[in-house]
Amino acid sequence: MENTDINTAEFFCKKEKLGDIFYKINNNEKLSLEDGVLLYKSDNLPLIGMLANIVRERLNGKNTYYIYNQHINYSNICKNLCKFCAFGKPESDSKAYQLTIEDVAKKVKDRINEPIREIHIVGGLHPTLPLEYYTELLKTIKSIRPEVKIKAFTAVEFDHFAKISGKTIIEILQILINAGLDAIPGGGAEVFSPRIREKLCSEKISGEKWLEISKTAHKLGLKTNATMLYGHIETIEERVEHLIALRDAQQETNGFNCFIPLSFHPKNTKISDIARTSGVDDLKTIAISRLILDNFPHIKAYWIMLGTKIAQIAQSFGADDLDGTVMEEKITHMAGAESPDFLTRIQMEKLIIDAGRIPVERDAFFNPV
Ligand code: V47
Repeated sequence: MENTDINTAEFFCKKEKLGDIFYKINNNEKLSLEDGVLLYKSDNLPLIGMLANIVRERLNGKNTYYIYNQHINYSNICKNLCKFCAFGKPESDSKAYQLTIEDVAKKVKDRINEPIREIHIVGGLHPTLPLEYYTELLKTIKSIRPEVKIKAFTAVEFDHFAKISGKTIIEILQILINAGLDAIPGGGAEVFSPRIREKLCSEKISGEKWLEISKTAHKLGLKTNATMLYGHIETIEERVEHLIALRDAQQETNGFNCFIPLSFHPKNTKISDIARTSGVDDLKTIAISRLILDNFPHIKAYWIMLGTKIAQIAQSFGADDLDGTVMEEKITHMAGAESPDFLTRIQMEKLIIDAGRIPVERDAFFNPV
């Protein structure tokens, strides 16, 4: 970032009574809960973006990362049925499905000629599938595509696997690593606030448990991601508390790779009367995430949820990753997302170049390829 940009940010921060926040950002100091709330309450969106861009360029320069990936949702049958989720279904529902290992193998073989580097796998909490299903799933994919990295299951699923098998979380993680697990996506975090979890997902593991499982995975050498589902009934304070809890966890283990703010999509959920998030809220949330999570290497603008246009602007508001080409996404599309199912590499690179950034195709661990 140019010195003149930093001077401009300093000038306007002082004018807007955000001078202390500018000082902390410029001196690599951590922002407080009050700072996060103050930023959310500010109407000066370009200034917040400018501040986030200072941190973004300090950590990642002008690079924007993306990956050639494949999503597989093995089943939508779920015993939790969170109020914000349109994907999970009870076993009796006409839209409930569960892929066999052969179905998953076919999905992988169908795209064998594409240069896929990561397969992202998540599903509902299936009441009857045994642990062996999940180990077979990983082993089968690895036998077909040994070079592909598997980013699979969330802390919520690991807790479920431990309960159904009578094993500890460490045992579950070790068994799955031996079967082919390479990394863990960031889902299931929602908002850590017990008030929100009680209201929206009372069956789900607590925020504390989610953090504990992520830290256990880090100690076993796995890199994981983290998310925050925003834009439903949470307060600004609850969002910032969530971010600070993640920053504290990262301070302990340094195992988080990427943070992904997930904008709530209401359609077909039990809280469908809530409006979609605004572009301003999406950009502010990306930017404030970048500013609070100064110890997270990457912030992802997930174009599937944000739409390609906001994802493009987000690259100037703190985001340095756009996820991937995707192809088949169910969780957001069942909740009304209007984004396409996939982007080609050329489309992805155009989104990045047109935003004045440098496209860097990456592997699952953010190494350029
Ligand atoms: O865990 C559920 C959320 C998550 C809705 O780690 C919803 O790279 C919006 O975690 N509206 C799954 N969000 C997606 C996810 C993810 C996506 C992309 C990349 C990565 C990564 C992780 O989606 C769920 C839940 O928190 N979710 N329902 C909804 N109606």
